[in-house]
Amino acid sequence: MLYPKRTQTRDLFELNGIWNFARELDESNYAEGFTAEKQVAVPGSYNDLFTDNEFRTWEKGTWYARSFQLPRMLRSERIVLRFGSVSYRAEVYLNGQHLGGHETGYTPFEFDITELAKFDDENLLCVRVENTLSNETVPMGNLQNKPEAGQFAGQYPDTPFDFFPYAGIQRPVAIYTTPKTAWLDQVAVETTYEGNTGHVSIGGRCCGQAAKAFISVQGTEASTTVELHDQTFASMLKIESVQLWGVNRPNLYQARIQLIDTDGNVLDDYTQQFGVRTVKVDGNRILLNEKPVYLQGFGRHEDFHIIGKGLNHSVNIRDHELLKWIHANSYRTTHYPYSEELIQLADEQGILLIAEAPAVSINFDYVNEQTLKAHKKVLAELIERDRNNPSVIMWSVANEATTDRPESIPYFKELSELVRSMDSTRPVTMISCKGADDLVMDFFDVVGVNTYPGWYHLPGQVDAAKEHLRASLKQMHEQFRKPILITEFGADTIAGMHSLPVEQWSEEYQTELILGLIEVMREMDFVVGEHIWNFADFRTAQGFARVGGNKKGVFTRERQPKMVAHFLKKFWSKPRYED
Ligand code: GCB
Repeated sequence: MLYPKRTQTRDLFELNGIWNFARELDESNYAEGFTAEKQVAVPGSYNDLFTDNEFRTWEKGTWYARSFQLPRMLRSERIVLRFGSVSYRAEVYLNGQHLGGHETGYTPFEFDITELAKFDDENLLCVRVENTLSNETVPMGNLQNKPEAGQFAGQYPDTPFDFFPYAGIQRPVAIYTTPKTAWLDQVAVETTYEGNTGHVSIGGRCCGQAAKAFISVQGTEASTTVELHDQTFASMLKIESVQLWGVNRPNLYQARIQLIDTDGNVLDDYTQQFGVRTVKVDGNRILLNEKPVYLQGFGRHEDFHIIGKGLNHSVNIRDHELLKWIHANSYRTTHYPYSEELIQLADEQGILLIAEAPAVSINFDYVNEQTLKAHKKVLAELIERDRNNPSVIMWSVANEATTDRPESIPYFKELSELVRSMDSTRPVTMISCKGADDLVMDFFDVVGVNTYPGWYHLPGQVDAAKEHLRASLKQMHEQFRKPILITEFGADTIAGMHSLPVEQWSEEYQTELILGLIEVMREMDFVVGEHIWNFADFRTAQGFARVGGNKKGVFTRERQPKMVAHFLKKFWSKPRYED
């Protein structure tokens, strides 16, 4: 699915703003309109908008509605309604008619509404949104308070992960048009280079009656015209004196794709951004453009006051600003696909991303065929969505599944095969908390390790935590013989709390622990990066382990630095390997 754009042949407008909102409290036909209980903002989560706890933790059906008009000059066009994401499950109705649904939040979906859209009257758009998680959803939820990780047991709402299960129409809603005769539907760009020459493969799929595709890379000599076969095309272009995409040098190119008919008339016109770069794992190194890169950065969340997980451009800009300030070069989109707009910002700013499927805490006590089906579906949607983004250097198929269970072996084999069949240009990882007992690392290129010495065990004992980390990293490397990326470590810290001698929860303790553990990681030649948990404090479900949210942020939820941030800024200013 393409990112919606206004071009020579396409129009675009958004349906963001204030919508009507109601909880589904009875059997009435909400799809034909309903009395609003509240008004809500789109994009945004609904949970933190109101003062009433009933709304905050409501996970059953809710209804969103708004009306819109279409200008009559669009009558001749194909009209598409697109949602950036709705968590967790959406059923969409236009003028009382069911258009279809989508599950697994966090990825976009769209409907062709050409036949149903009215031009002489208001259109009524109603969306049923539901956030009830189960053992068959990805992520799981409502496991009767029996998540595997003890610290999350008994949480409210009942999730086997700590971040708050925000819900709603969390990303933009748009209407875009394409010509009816022919339109581009999918584009895949893959790049390599040899010396100064970039090799760019651009393939795609279209619908309708185009005969050929004319493809050119703006600002270069590269262009070609290719015939369509079964409505697909494949092309290979060369960019001379290519400017590679990299950290701090995020050179981007625009591929213009024009579908043409047999007489050479342009039917559809679309521009796809891409960067020329390679990424691979070689021995104990991740190579970006053939040079080793050490990942320094964070796990994160899309999370902010009031708006929850809703797209917020200002917060996104601020977060990337802070990443640059602290000299981080990367982050993992923990624990779900982030907004398309944020991934594009990373492309433009040269930030490396590990893109993660929303599969956090998959527990094999509860997995069934449906869980695997949902997991495969969302992984495929993630790859389809982000495959052209140069900032995405690795796929993460899951975070902290019970991968010490034999049932996890065929499950993760299938997932890794799926990813590799869709994309052979990026390494694949899985993030584990099972140490050397993990059974599925054979299927992955990089071992992702979440480890909390000095916090969940060995509290207050930095030296012992370092010793533990040293021993466990050596053991894991012995076992897996693959590069290890430390994907989570850290300590909850109350901003403004100080203590000498150092004590848990204080800014001194966070600083000493994080810097101490990094020292150990850097003793090991097979460690390819350090991602601290977390970039910023974030809202969680309620439970005894969280006081006002998860406080492991290096920045507060307001995006101000804790003490450790200043030390990291100094330490990270010198990259481990020369850029
Ligand atoms: C983890 C999870 C992360 C939690 C973190 C914590 O291992 O991957 O989602 O927030 O621990 O702080 O407990």
